[in-house]
Amino acid sequence: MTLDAGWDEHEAARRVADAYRARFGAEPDGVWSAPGRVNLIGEHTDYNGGLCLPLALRHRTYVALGAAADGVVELASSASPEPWRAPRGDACPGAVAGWAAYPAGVLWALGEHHDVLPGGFRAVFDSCVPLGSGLSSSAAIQCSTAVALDEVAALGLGASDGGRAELVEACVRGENEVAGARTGGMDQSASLLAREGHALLLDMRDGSHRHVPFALDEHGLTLLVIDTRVAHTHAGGEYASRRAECEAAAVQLGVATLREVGCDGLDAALERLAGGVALADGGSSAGDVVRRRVRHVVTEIARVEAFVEALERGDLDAAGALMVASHASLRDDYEVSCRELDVAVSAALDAGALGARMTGGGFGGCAIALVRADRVDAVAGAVEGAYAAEGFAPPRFLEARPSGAARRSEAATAAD
Ligand code: GAF
Repeated sequence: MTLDAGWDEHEAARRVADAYRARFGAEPDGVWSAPGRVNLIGEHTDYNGGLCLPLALRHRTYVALGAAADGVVELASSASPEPWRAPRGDACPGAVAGWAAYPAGVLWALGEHHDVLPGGFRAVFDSCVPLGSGLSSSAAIQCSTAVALDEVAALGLGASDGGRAELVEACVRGENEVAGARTGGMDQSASLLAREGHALLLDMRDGSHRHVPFALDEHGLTLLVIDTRVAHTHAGGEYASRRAECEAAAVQLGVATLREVGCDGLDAALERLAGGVALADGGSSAGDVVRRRVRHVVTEIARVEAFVEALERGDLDAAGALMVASHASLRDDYEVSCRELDVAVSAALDAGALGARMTGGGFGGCAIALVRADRVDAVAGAVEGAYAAEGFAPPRFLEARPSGAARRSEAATAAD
């Protein structure tokens, strides 16, 4: 089976530059791209001040962008028939709906602290990050915009880790306040900070990160991504309610975030949550429910630490077992899995995967499976078979190869 491993970067850059020229009749100032991500482990920990371990995909979103003097922002995407065109001042909370809220949100948030293109800009986007599949297509749009604006406006943030942290912050603010999705920052961090051949260990309490070598080839392994094709969204609903439960639990326990609880304090914390919690919106969450949420978060943070240790001593079987435990915790305690994800994970494990779990926010989206390279066809076939038996639409398979962060992408020339 040939797995979808993303587009050739130079070819994709050429195509999106051509699309810009065709639409605007002018040369773009450049082409930039930013990756989608999978998270190896550490799910729903980012907004709890926890640890997570994403890696950037070769699947990227490309943007051809050019400054414009007329005070107008015009955004077009190959994925949408509807361009967004508005005065620059309309790129702000409450004024933009749909996909354009992501790039417009970056402009707004960056503009809060920096002098970013007072005139306006034009942009055309193209992407091979599957949309709405839990692989951070939204973060990829945002982060490609962030590095493009950074360079065109000569802010110089993309050149250092500290500057990139500022770009992450702007993207998160844009997503939270303009797109209206209160996500936790893992996705933008992965897209802006990842390194080729490495996973990215993020500590969301102190904002630090570390690159952890993830040499799949050395171990003869493939990281298979199984797209359930069940669309998901984070702009409200279940994602927001999980976050609200965690925040209410932290308030009740008198800690800044659930990170402070730690495995040693877990039993005592669960005891104190037996009566349930009052939620900020006036509702409540029963003791049994909130205790399971907290147990997931605290044990998941510990699993990230154990996973990194397993990787560093080359014990991929132990890493696989931690993925399986993570999935069980997300399914049973955090309740963010769905039947399609569970079937994909079970079928992959039955067919010999070392580990498998849902990745990302859940409620659909993708699962990942750590598979010996010579077992990829067997595992993918087993998942297809299980989906057919359940009457699900066929899944889609991608390969996750640890790739690099958002950057300028040179277009292929006729000579290439
Ligand atoms: C989504 C969110 F955007 C992230 O911030 C993170 O919370 C993740 O779900 C769950 O780990 O991708």
